[in-house]
Amino acid sequence: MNAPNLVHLIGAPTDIGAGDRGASMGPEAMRVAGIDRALRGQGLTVHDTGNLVGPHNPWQPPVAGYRHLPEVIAWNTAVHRAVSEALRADALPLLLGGDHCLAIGSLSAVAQHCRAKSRKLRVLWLDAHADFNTHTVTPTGNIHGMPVACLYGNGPQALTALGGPAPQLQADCIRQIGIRSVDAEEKRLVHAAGLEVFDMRFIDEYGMREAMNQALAGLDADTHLHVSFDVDFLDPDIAPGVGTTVRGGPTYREAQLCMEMIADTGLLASLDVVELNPAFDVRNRTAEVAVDLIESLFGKSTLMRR
Ligand code: HAR
Ligand code: MN
Ligand code: MN
Ligand code: MN
Repeated sequence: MNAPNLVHLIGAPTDIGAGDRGASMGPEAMRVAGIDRALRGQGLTVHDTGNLVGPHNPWQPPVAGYRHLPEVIAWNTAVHRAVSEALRADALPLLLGGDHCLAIGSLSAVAQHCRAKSRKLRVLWLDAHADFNTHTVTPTGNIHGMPVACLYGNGPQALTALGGPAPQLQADCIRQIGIRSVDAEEKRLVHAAGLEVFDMRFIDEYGMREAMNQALAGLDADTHLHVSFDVDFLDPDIAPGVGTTVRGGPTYREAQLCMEMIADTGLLASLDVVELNPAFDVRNRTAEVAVDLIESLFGKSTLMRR
């Protein structure tokens, strides 16, 4: 099964799950940085479906461990629907977030699609954070710190069952890459669930090449490859435009290699680009870096020898 040639851009302009305002401006910043032109340059047909609509951010404190749960449910329901529609149209859904809570909607749609088509699913979670908090252990109540837990069935039913009965993901389908900020209780949960994590220590010791070789091991022609790209994965030196910078992330070259090795599989079938926050950016530089990396993710290569 080849990767689709048609891309649906799906804007989700919200910061409903984040601890800072501003990720709601992410979709437009990606458009201004030329995401459409970059994808066309890689031979893809691009359909910009525009922006989804959802509730505004009421900026409230947590209630029973969750901030803005009703609004998060509304946004994820809209994302779930749009991503499902793209997959039904044999397009590759490219979710332009928005904060990372939206991965609950996109990945629940992807997982549902894979179950229906009996396809294997591999998820690459590129992030500084594990996003595996629950309402009992979260230090903030921000749901962008919880999407992986929700997809594994640990969260409010309205979110865990978005794509059918929970869990949406099987424990062995995710690979987390670039992780360097995990809360103490969250770390215990990650270990207990047995998530496969290639943290920055691993990348320091073995290199991005080995991390990606291992993260991509075991794929076959029938695997649906989903990339959830939290822009805070990148080192803040190259990507200041996120709400939660964590120093010591992948360099530009390491990130390029990561993207290029994913492209080489030819299996990329859905993508989230989340947490881009233009309010923290400098002259849209982070959006431009993200577009540059996405070009590589879709096959642009600077290799002289092929
Ligand atoms: N772990 C922290 C929390 O739960 C910070 C989570 C930040 N998450 C993102 N997405 N920015 O990865 O609040
Ligand atoms: Mn994240
Ligand atoms: Mn993050
Ligand atoms: Mn490139």
